[in-house]
Amino acid sequence: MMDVHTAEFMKSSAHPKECPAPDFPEYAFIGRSNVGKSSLINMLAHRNSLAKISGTPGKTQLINHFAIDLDKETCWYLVDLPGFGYAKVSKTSRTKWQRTSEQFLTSRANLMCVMMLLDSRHPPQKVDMEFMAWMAENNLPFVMVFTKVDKLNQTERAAFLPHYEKEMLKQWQRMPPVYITSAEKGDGRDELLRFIEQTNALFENL
Ligand SMILES: Nc1nc2c(ncn2[C@@H]2O[C@H](COP(=O)(O)OP(=O)(O)OP(=O)(O)O)[C@@H](O)[C@H]2O)c(=O)[nH]1
Ligand SMILES: [Mg+2]
Repeated sequence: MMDVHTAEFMKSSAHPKECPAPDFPEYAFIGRSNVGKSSLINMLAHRNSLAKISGTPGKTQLINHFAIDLDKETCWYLVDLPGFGYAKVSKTSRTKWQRTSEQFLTSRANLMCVMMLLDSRHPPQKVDMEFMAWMAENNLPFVMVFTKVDKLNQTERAAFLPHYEKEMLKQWQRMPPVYITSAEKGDGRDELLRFIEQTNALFENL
């Protein structure tokens, strides 16, 4: 199976126009502040501090590109996007972040899939449901990535997905693909890398 050989920070961009050229397949990580976007990127890349992690939500305010295996033909990008829906930043700046992310997601020809991160400890949140509906309206392919499963006990671990599915199926005909992860323990890494490997193979044909 594919693994990550090199991982490096490429660029922070305040606007989609400033982003690296769309030369390689890329995967954007989106979700509420503190859901674990930066941690998951580090976990996939097997690097401790590639993407900045903080106990303070709202840390990632720019579009951050990371290049995996830049020296190889099989190069791909991970993109860390600003988190949305964090109550302690002003409403104006919150909508500005969301607009930046939305402009980014709808303007990248090389965007293969959005990784929609959801905290496995929390019941379905309105802002997440709305964001997934927005992606569907805009024909953006996405997968659901549940985070922090190491924080669940056995009972909670068995219950969270059926519970989420029940909520989703009120609005959706079927569930998008689901990945269950722990950045702490490495759960879901192989599955996500396999998905990325398979999806990268489609890039040439875009
Ligand atoms: N136990 C556990 N903690 C996690 C996991 N993933 C992230 N965390 C913690 O959750 C907090 C937020 O993680 P980040 O990766 O910074 O979250 P983020 O989504 O990038 O946050 P913003 O950049 O503010 O949008 C940090 O304290 C992490 O250590 C996980 O899988 N397990
Ligand atoms: Mg972050």
